[in-house]
Amino acid sequence: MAAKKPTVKKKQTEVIFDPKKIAPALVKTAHVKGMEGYKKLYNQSVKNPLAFWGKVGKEQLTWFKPFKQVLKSNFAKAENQWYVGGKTNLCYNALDRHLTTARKNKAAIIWEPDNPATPSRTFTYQQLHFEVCRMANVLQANGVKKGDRVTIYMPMVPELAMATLACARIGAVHSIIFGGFSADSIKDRIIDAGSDFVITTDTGYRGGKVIPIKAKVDEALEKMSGHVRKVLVVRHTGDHVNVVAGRDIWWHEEAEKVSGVNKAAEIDSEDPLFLLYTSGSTGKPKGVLHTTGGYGVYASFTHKIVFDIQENDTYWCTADLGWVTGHSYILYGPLINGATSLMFEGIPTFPDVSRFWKVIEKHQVSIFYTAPTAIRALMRFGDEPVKKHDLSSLRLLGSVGEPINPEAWLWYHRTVGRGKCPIVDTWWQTETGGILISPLPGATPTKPGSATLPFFGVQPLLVDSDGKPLKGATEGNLCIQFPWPSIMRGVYGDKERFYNTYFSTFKGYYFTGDGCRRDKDGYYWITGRVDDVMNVSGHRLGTAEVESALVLHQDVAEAAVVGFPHDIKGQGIYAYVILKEGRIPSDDLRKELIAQVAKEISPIAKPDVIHFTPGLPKTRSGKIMRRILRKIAAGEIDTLGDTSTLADPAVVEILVKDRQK
Ligand code: 6R9
Repeated sequence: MAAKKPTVKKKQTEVIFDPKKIAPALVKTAHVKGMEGYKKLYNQSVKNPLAFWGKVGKEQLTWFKPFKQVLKSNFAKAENQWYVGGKTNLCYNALDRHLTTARKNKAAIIWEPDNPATPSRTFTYQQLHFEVCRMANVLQANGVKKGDRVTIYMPMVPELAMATLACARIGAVHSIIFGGFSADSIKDRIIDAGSDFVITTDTGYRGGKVIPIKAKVDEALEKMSGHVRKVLVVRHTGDHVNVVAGRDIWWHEEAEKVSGVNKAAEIDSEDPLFLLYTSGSTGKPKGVLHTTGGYGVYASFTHKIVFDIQENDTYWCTADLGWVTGHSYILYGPLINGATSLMFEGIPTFPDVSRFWKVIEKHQVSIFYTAPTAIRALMRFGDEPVKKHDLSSLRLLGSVGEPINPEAWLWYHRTVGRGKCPIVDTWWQTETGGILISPLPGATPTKPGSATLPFFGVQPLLVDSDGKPLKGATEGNLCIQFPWPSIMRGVYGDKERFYNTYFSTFKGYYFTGDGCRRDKDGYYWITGRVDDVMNVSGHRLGTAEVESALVLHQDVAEAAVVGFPHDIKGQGIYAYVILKEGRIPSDDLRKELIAQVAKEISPIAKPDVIHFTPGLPKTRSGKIMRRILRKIAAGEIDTLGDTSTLADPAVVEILVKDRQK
């Protein structure tokens, strides 16, 4: 299998898009107007963060009991508490408090199904409140209590949003697993979270295909007898599924037994809200823990300011609720702000490549937030599918998940945004809970490919490999030097791991794992991960995870995995595989290995290239030289650098020879 040709990084000619010129109407009504507006507030926010966040905290959330202290922190030790002593409930903030306002009958969620022939479903704030209260009652009637971890494995259906909010309502900690993950991944996450209650659906639709959902949960549970007490099943497609007596219960049956009245629990600001598993550079995915007050304030405030939410907007974020982008910017941010959030079950290319544009036209979407990989995939089909649709409702575009190349940025701006919509390229992470670096649409002049400037209260810092802070225009490791309200509070069940992973590399700072350039105007340009985390179509995967899946195969002796530049996915997966003595490389074996990874982790983790090799470049102490493997995978064989410290330099020649074939 040949590797895709690597993308050549061209030196960008810097074009600047000033919102005052391209979107004067937006600037006039924006929450933050002009660079003067941004600079003034930014300066206040870093000069006196406690006053700034205290005020925002009071404005963003309704508190049952006011907080006593804005921030209690020992940042260098990875200890952070926000809005200390405050009591609130994010489900109450997302629903109940809107019911006494004009928003009561406003659409909270518009659901657009996979198949365009199926009708959309709309839930007003009142209707969603009713369903969530029933779901909360069902959970409680089935023994779910505050602090319990509830695992949710569902496709993008409205009941997924309801289940999530119902957990928040009663103080249960939700752990959503993306519907593409395998039974083994589900099992690992249920065990790690110590979860005994699962919410799922019968099956799901994706791109016109039926995908097993409950069957995957069943398979996971079979492998871990006794952990899970109950499985609440939502009937979505109506397909037949296996029902385990005494364990499995149907949502439509349970819902009939309960009322639509449920009092939102009083939740402490620092009580856990959710766990979300994400890949790191070592070992199995870790459960990133977020708590209530700080997360709610930051997710909703960034949503309001970065997307400049106004009362009449129809806002569409195309992510899945199984990723952090879905948590913060489909669910919590928009609903806390009383916005209309569109939830999409499908994919951009079904039934054809104009699906996104059809949905925008149908619902007159005004704010559209998607990932560079989707933009690049759709850009290949030219302007025609876009131009056939009325996209005049769009006033703002967003990008997230990976660096956006200037070519894709310009196409997004000119073709999708008709040259009239500012683009917010939002940089953040599962760990940060919300956007940390991004333009503000009514203020920041943008440069294609740059996430531009820090959000209020965010203090980025670039350091060299020794941790020395770098000044001015430079390139280095991206760190953050002051806490923000939605910083993760810990790795679930492993207190040390939070500090060790994020705060021990560069003492005193939160290290993001990303490399970054800062230009003469102070703009930030994320260059990608500098650790062993890959970003494939905006999905985070650890090289170690994929390697572990490969070596489970009986024929494999050793594997080393690296990312390489890929035109559509951003990064592809390149796997070097050493077979056991006497095993013969073949295309069938390649297929088996790829299937093995899909089964162990998920189809999103399938290697693009399997490169069989007799050996790997290692230092004399036995450490794999990944730098060299990355260069070979990228086809950059002229710049392999120093190979003299290798135990066996001849290995490199063999690898290069095979790569060139
Ligand atoms: C929100 C999300 C985090 C990693 C992050 C970085 C990359 C995200 C980006 C971006 C460049 C952007 N990333 N947004 N890189 N520009 N606008 O994606 O969270 O799945 O945890 O991934 O994604 O490398 O470190 P998560």
